[in-house]
Amino acid sequence: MKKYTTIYDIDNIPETIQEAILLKENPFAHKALGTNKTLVMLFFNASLRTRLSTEKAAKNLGMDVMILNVNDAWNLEFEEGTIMNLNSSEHVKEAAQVISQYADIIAIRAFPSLEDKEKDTSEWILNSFTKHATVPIVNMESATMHPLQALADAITITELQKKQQPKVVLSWAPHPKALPQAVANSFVKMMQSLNIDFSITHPEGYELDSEITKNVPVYYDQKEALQDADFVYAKNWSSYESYGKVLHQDSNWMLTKDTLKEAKFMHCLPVRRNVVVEDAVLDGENSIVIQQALNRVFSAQIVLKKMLENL
Ligand code: SN0
Repeated sequence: MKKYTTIYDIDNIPETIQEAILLKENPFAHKALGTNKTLVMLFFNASLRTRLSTEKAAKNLGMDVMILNVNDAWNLEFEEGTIMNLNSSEHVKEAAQVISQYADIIAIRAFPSLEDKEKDTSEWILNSFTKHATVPIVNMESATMHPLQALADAITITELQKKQQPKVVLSWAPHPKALPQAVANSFVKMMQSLNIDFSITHPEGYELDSEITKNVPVYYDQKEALQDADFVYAKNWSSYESYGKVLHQDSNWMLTKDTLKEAKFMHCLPVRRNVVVEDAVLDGENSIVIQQALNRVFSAQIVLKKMLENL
């Protein structure tokens, strides 16, 4: 694998899921692969699971890990030809080439502004690093995608599914803040790549990018959508159409034991208790969010392994 910026960088998704499940049984089997290899992780935003699970994955493969919170470093410039006499001290052209000399793989987290749709959609931070770095890039959640999360989600569903074709529903849920569409986007793409019964439910105005959701049934009625679901993935996202806006926080969309019934409850975390989902669900036996978070290790590990094999 030469990069992992979108789930489509994986050649064969079902096969990769199985390989990840095998890694989970024997996580230290490939410790020699990463010896004397370094992963540099760059964070433009906060992280808990992504940071620790990706570091764990790299160490399971024998790699060294260096982490930079980019906000502690020089302010980076991304525009071409700018006269840098304001707040940016260093251009991504130098930064990416310099970091590439210290790293065998670079992983990046860079959320969207949620203000400038065109700029966010252009993935300017991720793509600038991909362009100027000389080593493979891993996306640890960019403006519009979170492919490591989607792979962990697919691993989790594969491990727990009881039917050949389980019913999986992505449900929008309320949140006080404007959040990115990235997790939802990558989850939708991943579900379309698997052989499952998939649909989305959200209030009007919360349509995701239609390029991503084409061919997926969308329901504005959450109750109807959740009927007989085997897995319900809750996630808030801000409006894509009215870009970055919180249109409403209707608490009727909060996931409850009543609305979920027997369905397994999924969420990428962090989750706002009693806003997105009620305590009774998270503390109940149908919540699989902790297993999902564990699988973040093996999602990152299979990706890093495929990259190391290709170095
Ligand atoms: C991020 C998101 O993309 O929705 C990261 C999820 C993996 N989530 C948040 O920013 C939640 C922040 C909050 O205050 O609840």
